[in-house]
Amino acid sequence: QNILLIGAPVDSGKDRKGCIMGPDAYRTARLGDILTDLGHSVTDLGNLTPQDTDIPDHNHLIALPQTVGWTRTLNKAAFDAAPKGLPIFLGGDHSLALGSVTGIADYAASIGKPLFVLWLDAHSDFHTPQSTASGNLHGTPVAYLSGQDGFDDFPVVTNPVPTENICMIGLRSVDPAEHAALARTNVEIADMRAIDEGGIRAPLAEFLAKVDAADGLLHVSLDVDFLDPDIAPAVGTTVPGGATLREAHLVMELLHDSGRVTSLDLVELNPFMDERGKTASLMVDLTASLLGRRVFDRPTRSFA
Ligand code: DIR
Ligand code: MN
Ligand code: MN
Ligand code: MN
Repeated sequence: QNILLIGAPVDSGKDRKGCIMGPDAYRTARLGDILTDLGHSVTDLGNLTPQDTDIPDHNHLIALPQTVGWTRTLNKAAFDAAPKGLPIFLGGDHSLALGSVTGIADYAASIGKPLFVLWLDAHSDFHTPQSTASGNLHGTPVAYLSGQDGFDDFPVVTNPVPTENICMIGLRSVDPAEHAALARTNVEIADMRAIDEGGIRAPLAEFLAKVDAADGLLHVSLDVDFLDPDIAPAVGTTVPGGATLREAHLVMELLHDSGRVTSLDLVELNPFMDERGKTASLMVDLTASLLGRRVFDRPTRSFA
């Protein structure tokens, strides 16, 4: 498979700085070599820079002009990269998905296929610029990419992803305004309670069957805080009780088996908070599982 590494050192989506170092942390953790060793053809396109905008600063929204500039840059980069292979957006905070997913959606529309989005995150990121209490725009991409109102300073979303094509797994921190807005949509949600009760496989398998039936493209957006902070401490918004190492690898292995994943975001890594590269290496290992690394091929007969 052709894999395109696209550095997106977006650090404007929230107050706490450090995600600017994310792309180089993934490179230092040898993401490119590891994917090459799995048999892929890997091209590192280097780091993008945000377009300039003439949008003024906003009194409540943090770094609005910068994030709009990044959205324009990433929308185009995603649209251009998608026909060439599987783009991996090396974040950068989650506001990068404002551009990556909408660009992929434009590409999907251009070839007449539906786009599905898997959101692996502790948070639902379903705020609008009006509803966000923190002013952190990394909490808004799912509302934007699904075509919700209120993003007047941002590029018009020409191909919104239908909410029934979106699945969120790992949720454990949803603000009241997001909860109310999500309740009016068909977004599929497996929060941590659902995972505790029924396991992480079932909701994912159900979603993947839907993608398959529709012959869709699948974009995966992996937020570091999907993972439990004990195994992934290098993120500004840790929430206890996240996915375990085994749950996370199982998700990645099932995604690989599906053969459906066409683009990926790796977001919210803050290397400044990492413990000797532990979180960066874990994100690289998960990406390897998503792209074919396995311990053994499954036996044709399994243990009963
Ligand atoms: C919170 C935190 N919902 C906010 N959001 C995110 O600031 O809007 N943290 N995405 O990662
Ligand atoms: Mn305001
Ligand atoms: Mn997020
Ligand atoms: Mn999050």
